[in-house]
Amino acid sequence: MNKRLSKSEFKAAIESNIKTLYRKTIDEATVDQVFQAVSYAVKDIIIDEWIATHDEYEKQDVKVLYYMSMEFLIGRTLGNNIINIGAIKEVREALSELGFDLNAVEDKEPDPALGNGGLGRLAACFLDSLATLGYPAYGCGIRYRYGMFKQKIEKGYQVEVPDEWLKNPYPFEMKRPEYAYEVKFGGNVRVEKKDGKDVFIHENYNSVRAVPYDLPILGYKNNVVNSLRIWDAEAITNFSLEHFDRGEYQMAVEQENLARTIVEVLYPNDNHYAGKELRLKQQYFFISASIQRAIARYKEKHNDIKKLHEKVVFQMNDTHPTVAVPELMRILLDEEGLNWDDAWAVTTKTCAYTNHTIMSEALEKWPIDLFSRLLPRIYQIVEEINRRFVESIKKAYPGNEEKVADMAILYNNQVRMAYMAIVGSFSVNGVARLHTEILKKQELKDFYLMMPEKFNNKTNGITQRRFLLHANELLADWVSKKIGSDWICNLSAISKLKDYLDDEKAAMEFMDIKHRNKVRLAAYIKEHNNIEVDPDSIFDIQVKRLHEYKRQLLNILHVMYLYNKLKDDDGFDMYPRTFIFGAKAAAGYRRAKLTIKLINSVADVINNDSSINGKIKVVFIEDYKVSNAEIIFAAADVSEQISTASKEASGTGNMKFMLNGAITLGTMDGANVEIVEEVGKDNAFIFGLSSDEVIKYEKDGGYDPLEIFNKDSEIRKVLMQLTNGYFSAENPGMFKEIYDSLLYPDEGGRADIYFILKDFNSYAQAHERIDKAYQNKKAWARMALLQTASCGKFSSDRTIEEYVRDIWHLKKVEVKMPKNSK
Ligand code: CGF
Repeated sequence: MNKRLSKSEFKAAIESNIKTLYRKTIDEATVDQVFQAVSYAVKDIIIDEWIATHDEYEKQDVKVLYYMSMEFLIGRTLGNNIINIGAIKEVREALSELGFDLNAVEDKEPDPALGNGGLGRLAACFLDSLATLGYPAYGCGIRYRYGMFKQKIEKGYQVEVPDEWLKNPYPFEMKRPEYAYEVKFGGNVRVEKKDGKDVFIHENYNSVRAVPYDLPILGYKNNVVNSLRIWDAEAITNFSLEHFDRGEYQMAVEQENLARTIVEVLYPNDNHYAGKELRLKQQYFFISASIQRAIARYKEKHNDIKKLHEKVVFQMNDTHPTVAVPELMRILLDEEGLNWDDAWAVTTKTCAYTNHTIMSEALEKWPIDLFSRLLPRIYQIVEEINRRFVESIKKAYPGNEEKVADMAILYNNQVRMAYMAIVGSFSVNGVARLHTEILKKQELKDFYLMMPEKFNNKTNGITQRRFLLHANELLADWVSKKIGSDWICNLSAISKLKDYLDDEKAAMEFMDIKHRNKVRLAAYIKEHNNIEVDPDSIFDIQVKRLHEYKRQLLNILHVMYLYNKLKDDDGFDMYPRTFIFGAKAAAGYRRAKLTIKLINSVADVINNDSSINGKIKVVFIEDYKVSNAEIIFAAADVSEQISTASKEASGTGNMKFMLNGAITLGTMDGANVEIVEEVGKDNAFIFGLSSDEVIKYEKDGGYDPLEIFNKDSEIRKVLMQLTNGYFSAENPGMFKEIYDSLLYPDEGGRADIYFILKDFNSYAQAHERIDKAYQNKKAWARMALLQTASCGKFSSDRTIEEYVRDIWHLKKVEVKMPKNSK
């Protein structure tokens, strides 16, 4: 362990940084300035470890993982970094003696939101685990100038506000101009013969300079510091009179524009691709730069490029980075001079692909004319990959043209990126057992049958260091007091809490912590929403991206149903419940945005109806993001994981809730299946169609929501309230679109495609079971404690160990710090 700074050394470092950065004394400094000063004090310690880690990697000539991802939703890092260098006590006390509160200082950090949701947060958890376990890895991504938009709610509607996370200098990043690379777009490819061989010359292109910025990724108290490398774009051509004179002014302007636009903004779509040219530019931009750098680094020590896979592995996080396959081929063929077979052998031993979704609208397919115009040389390579692959399909299935149509990479004027990834990788994995099974049996069945050895499952995980140790200090301390602190780096040790399941005192302490966290969330809600919520009510929470398949609509329709029962049925009573939502909708996703409006409209009516005695409250938390997520998970009693079975590949929010002692109300979908397996089905509230049933209805038909509407008066009443202005007096027709989607066939000929009405009653019954269960305080406490005690499997440390064992084959590295370092 690095020699730590004492409290007084931290104080001195903070004061001195305030002086050098701002020419001020600490008494004159603002909290923002103190945030910068503390960050630099912490960075100063990190730097030594960062250098030592990379020296060790060099010395041991380690194999390195490059985790390629368009998104890294790292969230704020100061708090985590302080924990990971083991200095939380010293920093907190130093700040307090200087008159500042650490939490307030942490709040000044912009939340680097370089991702949309699950996929980007998973990448961030993976980096945390890789460093903590001591595996050499780089995260490779994009330094978006604007990350995920900030969400404002105005009159119940979502309004998107740009997220200027780089408005002030970000203290933890480091520019590395020495590793800049040129990335080329457009133009044409000329073929020349040289020594009897074809040489491909790319000309008339536009290009940008990709310049990396490194962010330190700290392991937990182990001196390991890996890097998240995010690429910025700069113009290569500088304006000069010379260019102007030669008529290249236009070219110079174009390159300036290209550089500016390419990294401007993260596309705010989760599980849906927009098909925009700029998005493809972003993809090729960061992939080309990352691979160029990886190869240059490899060549510093090695001269046989054919052995690249022994020292390098590229993991492609979804289809977004899969242009890595032809880009690696390009470099091997055109720059390293390998022949096709050798280049292909290297590529298919170096690349691996993770699939995160079966939603067809999320699997990227690029129009060939766009792709070939933007990346002419890459396209030639894709054509050849496709030609050879089609040959092998024909060999495996002689005369079967349907198979060719189903599997070809180039088909119907499109480049099917997922198929290219599968063909070019040695490993294809899904992210939860059920998801991988669906891939093998349905979505990618043809590929599985042809290359079964590539397919494997890696159930997702989350880092307990952020989502318990940092997010829920009270519970983290309590757990460590009970069972020791092994769980921090070995979450399976948390099962020792099971010894306390029948210890009433322990269970009550556990619930007391939950209560205090509910009080903290209630205060947040009061401050941000000006709504009073009762911490003694059941906190029933659904926070995640807004998507129809995640069925926030089912949740709010059920709230309307309960409200109707309270109003109409004298015999009905319920335990007070606070329904909490948090969700961003993609800016162009109309139905999702309308659902947000519906939730807020229902909230307005219910929260202001004194006749129901506060039995129901509905809260929509604005701008759900990593930092407020931490407060939310810690305070949940019930975790809503209610996607239509088969649609949620894994989910990771479900695991964060579980870790913090919330009980799952969910369908048998994604990782819920494995959660239920861990806690036992009596300790979860499960409802709804199974994935097999959903898939069967989708294939064979046989579901008509109108039948349910006609038969069930309570459901009918709820649906009518969508069109009669009950919750939208100002515009009664406002929610008609939602009503129609539930009852009338869409362009695909199906109504209620997410089976909301079909699952409604079973969902309502699961809620009744919760209502009853919560009233037995002892039994509930036991069940809640059991969630935390059973979540060992869901650590991203476990997931990473599986990736390492089956796919990456990395070696653990120990980093020792010299005695006299800081
Ligand atoms: O990836 C997701 C998430 N929405 O980002 N997908 N994508 N694309 C899945 O839908 C989640 O189920 C999954 O947990 C996450 C990470 O694998």
